Amino acid sequence: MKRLVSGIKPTGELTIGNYIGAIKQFIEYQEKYESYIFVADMHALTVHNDPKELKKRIKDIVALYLACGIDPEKTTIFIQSENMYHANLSWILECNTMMGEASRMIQYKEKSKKGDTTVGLFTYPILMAADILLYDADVVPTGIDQKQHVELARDIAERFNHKYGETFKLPEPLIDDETSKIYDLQDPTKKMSKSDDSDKGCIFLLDDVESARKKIMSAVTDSDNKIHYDKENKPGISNLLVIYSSITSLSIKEAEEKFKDKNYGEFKKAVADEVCKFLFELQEKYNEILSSSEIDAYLDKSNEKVRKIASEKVKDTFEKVGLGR
Ligand code: LTN
Repeated sequence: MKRLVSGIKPTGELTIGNYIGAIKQFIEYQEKYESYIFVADMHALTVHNDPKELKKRIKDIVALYLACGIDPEKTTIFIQSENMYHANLSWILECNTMMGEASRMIQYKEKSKKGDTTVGLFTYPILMAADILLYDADVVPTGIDQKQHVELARDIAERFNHKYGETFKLPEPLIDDETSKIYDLQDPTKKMSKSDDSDKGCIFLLDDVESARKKIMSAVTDSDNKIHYDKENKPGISNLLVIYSSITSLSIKEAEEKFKDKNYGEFKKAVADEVCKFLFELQEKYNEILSSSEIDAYLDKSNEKVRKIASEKVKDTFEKVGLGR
């Protein structure tokens, strides 16, 4: 079975957009790939985070992923900082990455424009390369914004292999399906984002059900009062159709057919009903998982498993470059 590795940065609360755009895909991938998903808590430090909030979010994410249907038997979920080999390998890779290629990273260029840049923000993609190369990942599912970073990981691996002999597998990016991207309910031309300032357009997985209902009922639409998918001209309605079809597992066509004689009010109510039902059931599972001791036992077991893989890779790498006795 091919191996999949992906990380989620614990900044901001998870939204229904994360569920539809990413988590749902992981649930499909786990049938096909030996999957490793980690909470990239070390990556979160590249921007300021309140330590207490960060710690809470880390476990929240694990509980939410499990509650969403990630199967702990098929997917190994772990916490990056609990496996120190990520940082170990990252250093070796830093010493095999050229300033020029790291400086070309678009995300760094964009983020550093705002000033106050730490060295960590600059070397972030190299830590990400370590995350991937440690596990001999075949595929790395991620948003289009991370494609360049996966390609950098590949370049670093290729250079290292050439210089020191075959050590790392070359990973392939698996780019998120754009058709399942969810947009802001108040501004449906903008991605629904977990780190946005206003949360009126954003449904969090831990939103209370009634406020989620309100957000959907006040979603921005258009005045045409016809329900069909047209992303260009009807971004608000199209977004609601994607949400509805993803949650109910109907196709867009089936959803369009179902609402062809309905008005926007009726349609929004139906979307809200489905979303609320989904959130309610999800939160029930989430609370159950968080309050049981099983989550810690599971994370301990995952940690042991990934440490074993990672320690072998780091040992091999140290050996190849000539470190130690
Ligand atoms: N940079 C990614 C998170 C991330 C990641 C990874 C994704 C960190 N390490 C390794 C895939 C593989 C992000 O910002 N979404």
